[in-house]
Formats: sequence, C-alpha cells, structure tokens
Amino acid sequence: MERDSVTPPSRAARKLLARLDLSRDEIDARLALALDSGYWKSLYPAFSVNDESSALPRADALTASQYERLADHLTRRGYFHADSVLESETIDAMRGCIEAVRSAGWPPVFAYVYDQFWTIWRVAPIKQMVQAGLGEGYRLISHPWCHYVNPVAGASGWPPHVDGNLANRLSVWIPLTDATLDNGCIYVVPGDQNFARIGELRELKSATNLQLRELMQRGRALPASAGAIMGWHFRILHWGSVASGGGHPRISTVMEFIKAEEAGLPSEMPLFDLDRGLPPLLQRLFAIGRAINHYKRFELRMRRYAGLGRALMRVGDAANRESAATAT
Ligand SMILES: O=C(O)CCC(=O)C(=O)O
Repeated sequence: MERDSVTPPSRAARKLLARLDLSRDEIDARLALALDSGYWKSLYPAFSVNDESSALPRADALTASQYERLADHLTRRGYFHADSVLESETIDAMRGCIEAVRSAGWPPVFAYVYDQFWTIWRVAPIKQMVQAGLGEGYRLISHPWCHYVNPVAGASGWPPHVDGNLANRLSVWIPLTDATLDNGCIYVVPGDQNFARIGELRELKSATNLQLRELMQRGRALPASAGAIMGWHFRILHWGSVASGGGHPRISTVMEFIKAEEAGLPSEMPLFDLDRGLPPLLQRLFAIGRAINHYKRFELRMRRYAGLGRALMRVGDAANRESAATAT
C-alpha cells in the first residue's frame, strides 16, 4: 500500500479538522459497539457477521469469449472493465448496507464488518479476472475501502495516484451505483505504452507542461453501471473524477490482491485465501482501522476517525498475531 499522498492540508486546516476528531469517550463508545457483532446484526439484519454458511452471492462466470477479451485487455493495457456482471439484488443489498452504516455515523468502510462484503470477492467472474492478472493461488490483501462521492458539484473520488509502485498486485473496484461522467467515474491512463514510465512518473516531484499534457491526453473515462467489475494493476495511474452535481451519489467498493509467490509488505499483512474461510471480526476491524488511517490522506473527513482506527488496530492486532501463529 504505497499510494501517493495528496497535498497536505495547511496548518489552519489541520487545526480546524482536529476540533472534529472523535473525543476519547466517543472513541471508547464506538469501539465497544464495533466489537459487538450483535450490534452490527441489528443495524443491518439482511447481512451476517462471521456466519460461514452465509450464501455466496450469485454471479455467472464469464463466458470463454468474454474472458479472453477481458484478460487480453488486462494483459495489454493494464486494466479491465466488465459491465453487468453482478446481480442487482446483490448490489442493492450492499448499497443498502453502506447507507445503513453511514446513517449510524460510521465511515462507509465499516460495511466490511459484514460477511457479504468479503464473500463478494469469491464470485466466479472476479476470481476469473484476478486469476487472469495474477495466476492461481493469489491472496487477498486486506485493504478494503468503500467510496462515497456525494452528488454535489466539486465532490470527487480519489485524486490521480497509483496503488503502489509494485508488481504482482491488482485492485478490483465494484460500482454500487452507476458511475457516470457527471458523478465522478474512474479514469485510467492505460499502461500499454510503458509501465515503467508511469512508475517513474510517480516519483516526479513536478511534471513538465509537456508531461502533464501527455498524461491528460492519455486519460480514459470509464463510466460503469452498478454491478460492473473493474480492475487495474497497481502501477496503473487512475483517479475518481470530480462530480458536476445532481443525480445520485457514486458509491463503490474496492479490494486488493497479490500473486501467490509474492511476499506482502508489512503494511499489506495479513493476506487471506478467502476460499479457506473469512477473516474473523477482529481482523476485519484491524483492516478497517488501518484503511482509515492510510486513506485519510485522500479523504480528509477520515481524520475524524483516525483515533478510532488506531484503537481498532490495537485490538485487531492480537487476532492477527494469533492467526499467524496457528498458520505456522
Ligand atoms: O473511487 C475512487 O474515487 C478511487 C478508487 C481508487 O482509486 C482506488 O480505490 O484505488
């Protein structure tokens, strides 16, 4: 997880933001709720927490010709986009879950306490595409996120970045509402010309006028309907664009994957093979807490929850160590 940061907020903005931080009491109260699976079940009864019998969402495997086309695109251009893959029932329920979590005052990524936000990554078309990119035996990097772009002019997804200057990793992004040119759809700069060049670009502290224009011209908008799946290798430059206002929020969720033989960075651990079981609640909370602290550089409003995120990492870390010990 080596995402570029955006321009840091000014000292005045930081002071202002600090006033919004959750207080110690609020953190303690939220921590107690977060650890209570009964609380989550009552918040969104349609979804379960650590119930391995919960059904795998239905999704047809890609046909051979779809798969060939998408896998070829991923190999040549560094990203893929498959529309109409997930069923609307699944997508509606996931979106409903994010709305319920937000209405209760949690950042949307807390939807990852629920099994269904993990089992979704097991469905056939996602497996096919992650295998196309990374081969058999890939594992999931527990870097979950839920994006929520309000339908107001100037709201935006994440600014241009690469997910890491690292090989053998893939991000998969699922729109839970239609992502349009007006509400902040994803843009990518396809990588077929030269991955290394994009990697280098990431290191640049500034770009020449020519480099900037070249990049802008190479950008490709990827409007996508709810239930599509999209993915890109880590070194592909991409971003969530700026909304022009009106319509519906752009809601999406994302996860990262790593090739079987690749050792994860410490910041990527633990890795999971979802076919062998779902992470327990404490490990989900660890992943959520870490993501809040990592991605607050992209979403300033997450700074409010940074203390809660750290508290979740502390309690979740014991579960990580326990599962590492039983795996050896
Ligand atoms: O949804 C967005 O705005 C950005 C998504 C993205 O860049 C990511 O998850 O890496």
